[in-house]
Amino acid sequence: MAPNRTLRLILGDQLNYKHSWFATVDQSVTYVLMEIRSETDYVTHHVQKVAAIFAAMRSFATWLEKRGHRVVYLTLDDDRNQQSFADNIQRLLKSETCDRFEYLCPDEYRVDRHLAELAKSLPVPTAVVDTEHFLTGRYEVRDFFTGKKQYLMESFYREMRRKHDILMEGDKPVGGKWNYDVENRNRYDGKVPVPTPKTFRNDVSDIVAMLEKAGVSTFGEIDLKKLIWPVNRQQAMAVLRHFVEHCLPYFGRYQDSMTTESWSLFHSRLSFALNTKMLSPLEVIERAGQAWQDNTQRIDLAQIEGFVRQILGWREYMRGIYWAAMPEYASRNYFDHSADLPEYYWTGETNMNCMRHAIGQSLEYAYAHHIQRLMVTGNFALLAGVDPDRVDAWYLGVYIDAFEWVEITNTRGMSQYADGGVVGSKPYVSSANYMHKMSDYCKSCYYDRKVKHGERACPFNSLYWDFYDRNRDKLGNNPRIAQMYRVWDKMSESEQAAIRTQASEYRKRLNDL
Ligand code: FAD
Ligand code: DLZ
Ligand code: SF4
Repeated sequence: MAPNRTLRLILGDQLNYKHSWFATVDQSVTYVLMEIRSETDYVTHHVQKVAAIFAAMRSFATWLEKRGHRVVYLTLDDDRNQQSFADNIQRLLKSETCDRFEYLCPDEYRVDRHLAELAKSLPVPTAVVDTEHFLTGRYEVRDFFTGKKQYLMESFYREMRRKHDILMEGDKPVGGKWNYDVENRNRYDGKVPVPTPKTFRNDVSDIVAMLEKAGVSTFGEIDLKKLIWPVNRQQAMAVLRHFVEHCLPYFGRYQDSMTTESWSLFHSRLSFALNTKMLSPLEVIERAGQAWQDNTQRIDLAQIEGFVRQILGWREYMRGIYWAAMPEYASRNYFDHSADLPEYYWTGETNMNCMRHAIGQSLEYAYAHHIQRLMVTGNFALLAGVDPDRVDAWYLGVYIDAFEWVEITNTRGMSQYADGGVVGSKPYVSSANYMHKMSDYCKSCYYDRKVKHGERACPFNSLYWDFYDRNRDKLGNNPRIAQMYRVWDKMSESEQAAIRTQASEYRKRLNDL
């Protein structure tokens, strides 16, 4: 008699407590989660990222077991663990006497290919099932833009608002405007106290000891008994409640600010819970939307719209770009950049205060908020001409929320413009002017933000002008940058020469800045 049993794989970022798979308990189904070297080793991860993923996977497996599901959980040091999805699945199909294999649709191209190949090679029927997480299908962005000249987040976002009836009054946006971005550009002035971030004291000492014993290479800091990130549904919900109560009223207003006084300001810090699917984007949007409706005095439209745009707009859009453009997206290098990533990305030891702060907190918390990623570390890597492969590897390793579908589109696309303008219509570069406008970094910096060349000249200044100058053939016709070229062209030849010399000198000794 055939055993009639199914093996179902759940990946480390597929911890969807609300998935229909788990609604009924079926003893003919075995769920498997596995901690494996192929996943710990494809890039060097921040130790908090690996610890949080493993802790979240373990909590999820325990939750499944408590509900009566049959679960196999392979820890990294389990003797039976073959350390790859394919090898473990092949073995488990036999040991669990299963005659069917099912898996949830992976979000990463590499894993998707790996599992598709595996499924093809197995002697049993297989099925791939939706993760029931995203608001759009894998290819919805691609299909939406088919036949159109350019990808444009804003038009996709408006379509999402209509389709999901979010912040709409009939077919019009609530308040009459689609986008309140211009109201999201305030410097943090200290007037509103920053809420203390909601953190946890998860003990991950066993996990980290296991990683060390196994020789898994990681970097970054960790407090073994106090991992601050949510590792189960209950904790994830607590972060969501905290955000809605304390941060949402100021979210949009200070979204683009940076300050040495806080590492997360009014940001939600929900990306890890979202990307591992412990929370769904729709429930996050609904919770925030409900809070806004309940108290429009306290939470104005610009705040809620700014937040919804990130999740309903940017997050879904980036995923769509990923599936439209992979795998060739991963090798794009529009500017042919080839420099090494400076050493201080791994240590934070630099005289540039903005970089020291953004990198320092990334190493301490495995987190930096969007504008730090884009306008400090990303901006600098682009101005310095760093190879996008190295930039990607750093971002994919360092952040708690880094999974390739959302990391590479943000890094290679939005931040490095290595895709030549698929995600963004111009490179996100800036000199010290922007940094000073949006942060308190410059006032206590070794470098002088007002100086372009000479002693203690802020490196961002000369590198910024030099970037435009040396990439004129690629950017000169972009109408969004025309004004900057006019400013450059008005500078005297001697000023231009001094800037070029300064930039070239800084690029030669990038590691010493
Ligand atoms: P909030 O500011 O509170 O925003 C709310 C939510 O909106 C986030 O949790 C996230 O789910 C979503 N969101 C906001 N901006 C974006 C965006 N640009 N793309 C996709 N979703 C967005 N985000 C990741 O989740 N993983 C990454 O690996 C990642 N790498 C990045 C690399 C670079 C160079 C840049 C510029 C951005 C990157 N982002 C990434 C986007 C963004 O910086 C993070 O989503 C955000 O900082 C997470 O913190 P938060 O939850 O406090 O976000
Ligand atoms: C990032 C990560 C790590 C470090 N470890 C595991 C693991 O051991 N097992 C697992 O199933 N998933 C892990 N992940 C997540 C995957 O590498 C991968 O990034 C996502 O599944 C792709 O969407
Ligand atoms: Fe950064 Fe330059 Fe400002 Fe220093 S002066 S914090 S290096 S932008």
